[in-house]
Amino acid sequence: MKRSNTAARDAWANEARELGHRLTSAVSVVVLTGAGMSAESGLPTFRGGSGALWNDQRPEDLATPQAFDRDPKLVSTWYRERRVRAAAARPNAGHRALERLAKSLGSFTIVTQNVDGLHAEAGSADVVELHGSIRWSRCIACGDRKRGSLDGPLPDLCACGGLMRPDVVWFGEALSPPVWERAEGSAREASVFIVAGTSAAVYPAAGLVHIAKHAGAFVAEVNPEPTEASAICDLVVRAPVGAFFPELLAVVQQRS
Ligand code: BV8
Repeated sequence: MKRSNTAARDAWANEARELGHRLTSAVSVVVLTGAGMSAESGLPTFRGGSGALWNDQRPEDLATPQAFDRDPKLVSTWYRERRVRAAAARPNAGHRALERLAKSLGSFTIVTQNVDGLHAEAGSADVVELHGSIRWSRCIACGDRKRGSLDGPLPDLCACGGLMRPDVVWFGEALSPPVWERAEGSAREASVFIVAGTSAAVYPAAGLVHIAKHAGAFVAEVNPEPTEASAICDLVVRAPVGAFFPELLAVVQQRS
């Protein structure tokens, strides 16, 4: 049964107070974000809502080296459409609140599964982009990297003649070791770990929640829906990030 807006907001107010209190006394805070972080910026998520399919294909089937080898033009077209939408999207109130929370707290790390660049665009420094960035492309032949194209024929070609692919981590590809080590290390050190806007279905990223929990962190989830991580969370906030994170920021700013 959907609570009325005011009743829901009152519930969030209690949860914002509890989590805000923990943040102000936390030694280190980590926030793991997923596609739901950018939903209020108009970017479709992977598995929910109308955006879950593209050309009747599942993202998991398109975001693979095999799909690109099979049909580089189709995969390049999907990434071009997403890159154009990401370029036109603006950070939402959730992105902006996280950027300001980082300024109010000591050690604050954003680890994102997203490739849209919106955390950085909101001014967050030092974001750990686990799965790379759709804003960049690299040559499969010589490795040359350049900004991903927003127009022109596809697939993009490198000056060396090689095919350009999006500079993201596809399913079946390993994450960059230094990027993963940074993310894993911050999860181990976190005294508060917030998991927001992710179904926690993709590994090894979703494993960070378990790593933080087992290392003793207080784990909070911000998501309107239950996820595969909900059961191990100490606090579950059934709210959209665009509504909850500004309330959390207000609590922290009152206390600091
Ligand atoms: C690898 C880049 C090994 C591309 C992406 C166990 C261990 C290791 C691997 C595996 C494992 N089990 C399975 C695997 C394989 C696989 C995997 O996890 N598969 C899943 C489907 C089961 N993992 C891999 O292949 C990884 N590589 O393991 O390599 C290896 C080792 C050595 C050598 C060779 C290989 C690589 C995974 C990376 C894939 N790339 N992205 C691109 O973007 O195109 S992942 C992709 O999914 C996106 O990054 C996306 O962010 C991510 C996760 O999805 P979510 O972000 O959670 O999005 P989703 O739609 O699912 O959920 C959105 C949520 O938001 C929902 O819960 C919704 O309720 C919520 N929401 C909506 N609105 C809001 C909201 N929340 C708050 N506020 C709102 N307003």
